[in-house]
Amino acid sequence: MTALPLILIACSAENATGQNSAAAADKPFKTSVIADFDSPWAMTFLPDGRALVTEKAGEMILFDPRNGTKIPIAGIPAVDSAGQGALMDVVLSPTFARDKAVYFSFSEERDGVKGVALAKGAFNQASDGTTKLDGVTVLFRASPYVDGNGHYSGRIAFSPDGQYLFFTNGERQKFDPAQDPKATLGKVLRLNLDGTPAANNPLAAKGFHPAIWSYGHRNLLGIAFDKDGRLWEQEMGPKGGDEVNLIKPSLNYGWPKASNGSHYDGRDIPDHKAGDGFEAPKVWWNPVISPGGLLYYAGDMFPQWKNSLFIGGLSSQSLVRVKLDGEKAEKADQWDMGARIREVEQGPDGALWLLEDGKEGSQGRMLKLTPAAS
Ligand SMILES: [Ca+2]
Ligand SMILES: [Ca+2]
Repeated sequence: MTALPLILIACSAENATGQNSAAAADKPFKTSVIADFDSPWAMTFLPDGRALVTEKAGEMILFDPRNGTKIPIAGIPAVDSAGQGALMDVVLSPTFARDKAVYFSFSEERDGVKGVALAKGAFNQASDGTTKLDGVTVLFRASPYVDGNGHYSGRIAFSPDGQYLFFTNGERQKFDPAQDPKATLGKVLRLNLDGTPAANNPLAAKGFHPAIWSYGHRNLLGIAFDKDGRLWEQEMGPKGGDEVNLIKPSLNYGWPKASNGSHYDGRDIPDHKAGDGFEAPKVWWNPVISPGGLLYYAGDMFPQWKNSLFIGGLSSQSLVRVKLDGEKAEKADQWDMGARIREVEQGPDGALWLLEDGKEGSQGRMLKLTPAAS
């Protein structure tokens, strides 16, 4: 693997220091523009306060919010970024302090068909600043790979005990695979950290693919554990059917047999109702928000928002807050952000960080939200 030449790109001073702030009289937060990226998709913070940022076309970037420097990270496999394809999620391993392991997901083409893959490599920065992921290995691939460029999903979350990796596989706009026990499409998967299916997954004994944890999902673009270990998921539904679900093992969440929305061509889909055998969403949206990323907030900077989910809205160009109370969830806030929001992250100090998903120079910015009054 050839190392990329080290490139340092300094952000403009006013961006790096956050003086380019949007006025937001109607919002309880101040929005600071931190940097500009090219269709960024996901981010995660390193323990030292720097961040890893993925861009749709296949670049992973080491970004330092303190001085605005960007360093491209070598070692990322070839990405098929057509349509909804991308270099997708990036999350540090629970073992990062020991082995510098970084997990990421991406879409790829193999033998004329496409799918989402999960990979891992070790973060390695040389003394001259050159940065790469060492020993990148694909740990898991969705199955089957199919044609088309949509609904890959590809979000990653680790269980609070650090033993398991949960990985979302979208239904690739093929509908029925979400109910197919043998396909991983339209599923939440539970894997070991090496990418093999976890032992004793709840449906394996019934003949399902051994990685499956829950099924009947559409395009799962967010997954997060709460403080009590509950697993929350959001998915982009059909027209009028975006959902937040509480994920429990073995349950069928209904797609494409049940949805509170309808098909884009106008055909109805039976709504969720008690006794239909499908697990209903805790919250749904009509009109839709187009959820792009999900964060469970546990920070101190916004104490009033502890135990909330934050959702980045794509077509709704919004930041959405859902308030949790045990197994209950309810809509709380929806703020207009004036740009498609792809990712929500919590910073080391409890600030909220957002990624817009546009191109560089056109709403592909990294934003930092801090309390409006201080
Ligand atoms: Ca993230
Ligand atoms: Ca319906």
